[in-house]
Amino acid sequence: MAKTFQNFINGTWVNAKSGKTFENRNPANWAEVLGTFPSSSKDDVDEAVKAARAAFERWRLVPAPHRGDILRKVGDLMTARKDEIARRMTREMGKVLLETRGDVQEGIDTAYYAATEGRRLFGHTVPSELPNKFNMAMRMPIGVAGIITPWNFPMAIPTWKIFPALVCGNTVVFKPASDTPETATILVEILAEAGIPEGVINLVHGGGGAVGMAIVEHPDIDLVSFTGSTSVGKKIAELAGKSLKRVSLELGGKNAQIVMEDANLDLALDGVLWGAFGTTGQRCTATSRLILHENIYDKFLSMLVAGVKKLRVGDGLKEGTHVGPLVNEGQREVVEEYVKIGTDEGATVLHGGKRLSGGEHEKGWFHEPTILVNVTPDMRVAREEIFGPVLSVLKVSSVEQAIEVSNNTKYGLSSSMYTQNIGYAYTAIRDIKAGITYINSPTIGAEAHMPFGGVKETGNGHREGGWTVFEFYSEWKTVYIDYSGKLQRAQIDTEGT
Ligand code: UN1
Repeated sequence: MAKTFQNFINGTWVNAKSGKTFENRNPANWAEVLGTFPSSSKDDVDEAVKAARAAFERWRLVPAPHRGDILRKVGDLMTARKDEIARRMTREMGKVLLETRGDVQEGIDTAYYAATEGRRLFGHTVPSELPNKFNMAMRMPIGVAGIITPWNFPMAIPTWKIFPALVCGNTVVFKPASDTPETATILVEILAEAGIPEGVINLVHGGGGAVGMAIVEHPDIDLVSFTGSTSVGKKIAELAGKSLKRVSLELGGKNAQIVMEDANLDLALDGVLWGAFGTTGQRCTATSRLILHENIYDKFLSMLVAGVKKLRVGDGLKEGTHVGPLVNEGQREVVEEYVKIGTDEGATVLHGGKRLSGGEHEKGWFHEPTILVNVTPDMRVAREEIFGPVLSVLKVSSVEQAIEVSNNTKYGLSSSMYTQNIGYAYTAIRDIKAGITYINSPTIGAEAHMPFGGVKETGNGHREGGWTVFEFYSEWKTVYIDYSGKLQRAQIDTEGT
């Protein structure tokens, strides 16, 4: 019997009001049902928002260092359960254990960072233009945060959003992706165990249309943070714009690794294999394009094919697997569709290109790691996000052309250049239009204490991670304290005595 999971509203585990449920299956073996989860609707969101709103009036008054102390405990509990959480995450979304452990670690890092931020949340004190007057600006909590997260980093991404929201004094309504509801449930269990008061964190399972949109449109939700596709992000921004909700969007990517003629090719090879095929290519930061200088093009391609041949595709729980399945059937179909779009446009499959079936692959959403060559910058496979193990290779003859090709997409999340030439490196840092640029490392590998986000259609100008995310989850209050005992008029009483 598959285990039954519930929503978490106002400190209590409950079913969806409708009683409806959905199944969570293992992408490496779709016959295995891991659990049933509530298929919630607007009614459940309403309950969760009501609880979060009431809890906000208490939580905002808890001293921030104490809010942070609870998150330190959360980090400790996650550390103690790291391997168990990683195994359960691999079972529900497919990526290999090495990577799910990393995903949990990113959550732990975020917890400890947020815990210490509870003792900072710095404001400013600023001299007044008038005598005997004191000016300061301080951070205030905002209210109820609606948090909508994807399945590719089922622990890390929710923690990027929930922990800073809580430290800043907001309460949360959390809707995780319906492909990874179990990891989200573990996170909420841990928050409750660490002592988060009732109503401060609320979990509502279900689909984007029913639950996600009810969150975005809810009049009592003050801010929304979403990671997912650009098309859904645009819809969220439009809906939220009607009530002027604050919205943070982390959307698609079409990240390129550039390899210049002077690069350390062995290093660049390790980078592209990890960047393109780690997480089965299902990262917004995944290396989806490889831009090669013509002088090393043939040599690097043969190294690449030899490297890809060594990648073992299989169940992520099995020792020795490098590449797990796609998360679901739909995602595998998208990958197959893009291989066809590429070849129809004139690209050639140099390696892979097909789904894997038979034997250990029979009951999972497996696809071969795939390399497309003869790709030109105008092709869809050179510009559109695929979110799977497909690498499009392009050839260039200069650093300027490499950067121009790298920029030739509507996205701007991550980017990378392999070179020993300091001039090339600094030109890339200056001219690549992306939120993140790596030199001599792959497009993946963001660290929890650094700003994370992108330009162009990758986002709407906010950053997660590091110190920057606290800007999103707090509001500035400007305070003037006049102890002169008389009316002092700014801009008018200019003498200053
Ligand atoms: C994502 O793909 O949405 O840098 C997040 C990385 C990870 C985070 C990825 N630390 O690839």
